[in-house]
Formats: sequence, C-alpha cells, structure tokens
Amino acid sequence: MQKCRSCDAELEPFMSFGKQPIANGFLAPAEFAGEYFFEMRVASCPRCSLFQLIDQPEAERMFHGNYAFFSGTSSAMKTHFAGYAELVKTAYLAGEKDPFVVEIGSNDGIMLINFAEAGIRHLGIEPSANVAEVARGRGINTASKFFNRETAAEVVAANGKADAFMAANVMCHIPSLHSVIEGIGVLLKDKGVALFEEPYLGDVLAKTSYDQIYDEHVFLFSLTSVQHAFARHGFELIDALPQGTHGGSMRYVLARKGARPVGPNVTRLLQAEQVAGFAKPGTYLGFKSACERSRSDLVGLLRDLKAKGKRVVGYAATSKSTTVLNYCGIGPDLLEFISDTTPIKQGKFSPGMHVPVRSHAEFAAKYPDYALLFGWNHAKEILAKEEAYSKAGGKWIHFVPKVEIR
Ligand code: DWN
Ligand code: SAH
Repeated sequence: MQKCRSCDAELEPFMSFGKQPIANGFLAPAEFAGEYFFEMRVASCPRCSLFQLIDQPEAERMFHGNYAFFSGTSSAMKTHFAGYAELVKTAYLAGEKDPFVVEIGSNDGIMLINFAEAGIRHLGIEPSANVAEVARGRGINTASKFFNRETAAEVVAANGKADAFMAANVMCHIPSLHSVIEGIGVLLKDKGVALFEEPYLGDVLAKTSYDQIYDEHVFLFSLTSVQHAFARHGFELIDALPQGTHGGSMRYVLARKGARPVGPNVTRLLQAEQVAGFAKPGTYLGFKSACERSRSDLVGLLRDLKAKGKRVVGYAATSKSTTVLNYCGIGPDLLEFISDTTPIKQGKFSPGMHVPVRSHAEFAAKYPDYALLFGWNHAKEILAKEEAYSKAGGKWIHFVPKVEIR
C-alpha cells in the first residue's frame, strides 16, 4: 500500500491512466523496443488532500542531459517570469543589503535572467545539464544538482543564507517533499520567504485538464495540502496568488510562522477549497467520469474527421500531450504528425504512441484542415501567431475544458 508522501496516510488510487511512458522521452525508432512504461494511477490523500501519483519513475529517467523542455520556448512565459521576479524584488528584497536568491528548477534561466541582469546575487539549482548549460551561457549562476536538504546545506556553506527561495513548476516534480521543505528551512534567513507556483488542483478539477497529470507531476497542490506539509517545519502560508499560466496555477508564498503578516487571500482560498470538496472522495469520482467523457469525445471526433478524409495534426508536442495520446490511444493513424518548435524533439516520435514530431515549417508549408491544440495553455500566444492558418480556413480542436472545434 502506497503511503501519502506528505502525511503517511494510506492511499487508495481512484483512477488509472493506464500504461504511460516518460512524458518528455521523445525517441527514435531504434529505441521503440526498449521504451519504459509505468502504470499511472492517482490518489487524493484522505487526510491532507494532497493529490499524487501512486508510482513515479526515478528522477534520473526524467531529468538528465537530454531534457527536452526549454522554458524559453514561450514568449508569454518570459513576460510572466519578469513579473514574478519584479514581485520578489519589490515586495521581499527591497531594503535588503546585497540580497541573495535561489531558484530551483531554473531550467534555461527564464526567471533568473531578471536577477542576473539587475546584478542581484542568485543561484539556480537545475539537474538537467543541457538546459542548465543554456542558462550558464546567459551569465546565470547555475549548479547542475537535484535540490534537497543536503544541497541546501551546500548552498548555505558556499553563499550564506538566502532572502528568497523561488520555484515554478518544479515543487510538484519532487517526491521527497519533506526533504525539500527542510532544505528551504536550512536555506532561508529568519525573515526569508519561499515562493513557488504550480498547476493548481482546483483548475485541473474544474477544467478536466487531466493532461497536467504525467510522470514529472507527482503532485497537484492546493492551499490545504501545502499548508499541511509546511506546518510540520514551522512555516505558514502568508499569501496565495492565482495565476493564469499553464492553464491555471497558484503562487504560494510562505514564511516562518509569525515572521510576516498573513494576507487575506489565505483564509479566503482555504475556505473555497473546503466548499469545492477537495477532501471529498466524490469529487474525484466526478473527475474520473469527466476524464472518461473527454476521452470518448476526443477519440470520436478524430475518428469522424478521419472518416471524412480530413488532415489533422497536433500543435505543440507538450509533456501533457503524452498523457492525452496514451490515455486515449491516439496514434499516427488519427494524427498525421505533431508540429513543435523545439529542435531536439523534431525528427523524433512522441513517447508511447509514436506520432512523428515535425518542425513548425512543415505545419506552415501545408496547413492541415484541423490542428489539435496540445499547447492549449498557450492558446492566446499561439492563436495570435497563427492568424494566417485560421484565415486560410484552418480549424482548432480544443479539449480543455471540453472537446470542441473553434
Ligand atoms: O511543468 C512543466 C512545464 C513548465 O513545462 C514541465 N514538467 C514540462 C513542461 O510542460 P509542457 O511540455 O506541457 O510545457 P508547455 O510550455 O505547455 O509546452 C511546451 C512545448 O510546446 C514545447 O515543446 C514547445 C511547444 N510550443 C510550440 O511548438 N509552439 C510552444 C509554443 C508556445 C509554441 O508556440
Ligand atoms: N521553472 C521552469 C522549468 C519547469 S520544468 C518553468 O517554469 O518553465 C521542471 C524543471 O525542474 C526541469 O528543468 C527539471 O530538470 C527541474 N527539476 C526536477 N527535479 C528537480 C530537483 N529535485 N531540484 C531542482 N530542479 C529539479
């Protein structure tokens, strides 16, 4: 029996997404035979409401020198991280002498560039060596390591304590949650703050965006589960700020208990989570039915378009698309290829279902009749970029919050 990674309560999986491969494991035909799969089952902790995978592949299978996701592929995300950095500087670093900030999962430096350019002491902790190298090339101090309690002690020994700990879309990737929180405790000064933002459980449930569930995302957090986990280490939420990124995220701000005032959002959002039923099993059974409905609607639509002789391609070979393709059983018979701007994904095949991944130039050279929008979280940016496709009569297939042609 799997125990909750935060509070040790026994977990009962409420649903399985079937056999899933490494979501960012884009591969060549010679690698098909040896491809790794695991059964992706999910549970919500009956005690602390932490939504989690029952099994997660080991970290080194997912984060290594060929990691396929580069944060800088979205221009909207660059603007978003400039805003995040600005908040940290103005609300938490102003007045500090020679402040020091640490970001984990700093990837290609999309956030830390804003500190490096301002001459602020900073360090990125990024285990995927290829993306870390890109950041170093931009003048961003980056250590290629996994963050945990031990790494935090090393950072403090070399640099002193930090004023701010920052993270985005990475806390939900690390199964040893308490080692990370202990690390934050070691790292921060007494009045230091920890900020992290991750896909929000409330948005995933409300929008049936089940594609946020894949190997890397071992957790989907809520204020309830975050407050519970951090309380054990003497921290409390002092603010929580909903974000529109990645289809709906939450930015959590924590400090040592009593060190800083607690903002009104915390109580309001905690209460909203109670009303929404994050602790109730029925909520997850409803989510399971909604996922099944979404799957049958999407497969039905793609089969129908194929029968009519239409060309359908995928747009953006996101990590999320791996869950959709494998859960729905969508392969090259239903999807001609997936267009993606990341050079190391191009010419390879999607994990598990082996749909070819091609450059954006191939999409633009001969527009399909329909584009299945796997990068739906970047819809605003993508639809603006692809005005010519829409003007030429190209249609978009959306599947969040429901399957529809727009
Ligand atoms: O949490 C995570 C988030 C931050 O990023 C990671 N575990 C992995 C990754 O998830 P993702 O792959 O679902 O991220 P995105 O940002 O939704 O998708 C990125 C992919 O989309 C890249 O392969 C590039 C592609 N893309 C594209 O082809 N054209 C993206 C944009 C904006 C575009 O215009
Ligand atoms: N923060 C960026 C990147 C998110 S992708 C953004 O929001 O766009 C998740 C990143 O976390 C990857 O680059 C991965 O290599 C890194 N990561 C995974 N486990 C980690 C750990 N234990 N410590 C630090 N970084 C980690």
